Amino acid sequence: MNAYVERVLADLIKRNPNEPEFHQAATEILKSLSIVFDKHPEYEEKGLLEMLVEPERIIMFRVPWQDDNGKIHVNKGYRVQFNSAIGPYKGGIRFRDTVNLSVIKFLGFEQIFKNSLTGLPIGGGKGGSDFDPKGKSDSEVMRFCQSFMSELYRHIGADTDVPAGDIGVGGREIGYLFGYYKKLVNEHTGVLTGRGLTYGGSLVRTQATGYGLIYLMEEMLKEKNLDFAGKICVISGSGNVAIYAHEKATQLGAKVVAMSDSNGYVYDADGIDLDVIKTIKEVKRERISTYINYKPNAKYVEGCKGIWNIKCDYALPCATQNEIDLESAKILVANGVLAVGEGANMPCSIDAAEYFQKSGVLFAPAKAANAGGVACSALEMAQSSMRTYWSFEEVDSRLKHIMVNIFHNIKDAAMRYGLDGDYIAGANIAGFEKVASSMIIQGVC
Ligand code: NDP
Ligand code: 2IT
Repeated sequence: MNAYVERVLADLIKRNPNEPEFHQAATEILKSLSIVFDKHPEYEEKGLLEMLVEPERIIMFRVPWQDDNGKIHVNKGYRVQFNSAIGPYKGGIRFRDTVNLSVIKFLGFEQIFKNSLTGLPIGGGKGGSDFDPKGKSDSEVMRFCQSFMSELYRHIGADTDVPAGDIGVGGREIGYLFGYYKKLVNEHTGVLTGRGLTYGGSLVRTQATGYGLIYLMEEMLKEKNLDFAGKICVISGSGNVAIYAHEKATQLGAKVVAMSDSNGYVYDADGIDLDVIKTIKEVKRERISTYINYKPNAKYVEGCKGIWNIKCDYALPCATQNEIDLESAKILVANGVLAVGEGANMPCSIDAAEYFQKSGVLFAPAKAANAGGVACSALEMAQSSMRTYWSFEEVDSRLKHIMVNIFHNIKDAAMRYGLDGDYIAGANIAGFEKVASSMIIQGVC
């Protein structure tokens, strides 16, 4: 590894102890940037990497709220405003019991490069709380969101920082967050994306991450004369990203035979019925285990990891970080997987991702593959600023164009450095280049 990169990475690990997810994300990115730093010794003189790995601002706050029985709970709230070199901070909010500073920093760091890859003017940020909406009533979720926003509102704004959804934050939560922001600030602006279609949201934002993943994979598959027609897919998760990845892959002729939630997975040899999944997850907010009540021929298995033992052509991890480890990667490869598309953020461990690439599996890394969500968020911001709405077809075609461009940019970046077909390196390098030149132009700040 380049000596400067190695030193900054060692320093980062020492100065940010107990942040394994942040260390993992930083290691993965910095390792592939090593080759860029070999070519650009001036970056070291400018202190570029030291600035890049330190968030511009971290906001941590108390989120007290009362449940329906009057009991008081206190959660932790976070917003990491990582890098604003190319635009206002932009990135989702995650509500999940496992959220901590390390998780938010890893997500915020990745977001910088992902947002750069979209080609749109958005910086990197991420936020969240260790609150889990699962099992809470709508009123409890509303009170929590209002308490969360009663602190966050002073740090965000349509030209400052624009949060959106992520795990545990969907249309319901964005609605409550937006309503309270508007009450506190007395402004109806594009301060959050993923808003409902009646109050400033964009068509296609709901579908964008899942559709975008399939659009990018489609372009990648062409490299090997492959497509989705007749292919067997396994998709982990059954949330926003997973559902719309299923929808688009199926439209293109694939069959999705398994999906999961954090309790277990369902296997349906006839193809997972997406209407049933939408009813369970989007309408009833129930567990995926209930799928077999609708489809008695399907099988439910407790635990998530086993989903990767199912033979498939394309594996699409769309749930959470580190859901595919080396062991699962080896099983997928032994079962003949042809391509992996990361719908979730960092769903493959570093060694799993390396193993896929070494084994000749086409690998679409998260920063590129799931950038459709935030890209569509930027399109929502554009529509808000223009006080207009675009049609579904207009937004969808812009999204597709962006995803196809991202693929060619990451492919070209890899080729420029003699790493043909290494889309992990390509995504990190292409994402980094624009941020780096913007930071240098803007000086030490
Ligand atoms: P949702 O909350 O809509 O769905 C998450 C899904 O993943 C649920 O099925 C959930 O199960 C499952 N899941 C969550 N945590 C775990 C876990 N620890 N182990 C196993 N399963 C788990 O979230 P999204 O679909 O929005 O997000 C999924 C992934 O995609 C995340 O990594 C997110 O960061 C990433 N992403 C999301 C974007 C977006 O626009 N929403 C954009 C880009 C990336 P359960 O119901 O049991 O909680
Ligand atoms: O990880 C992500 O890119 C998201 N959760 C979407 C962020 C956004 O601002 O739309």
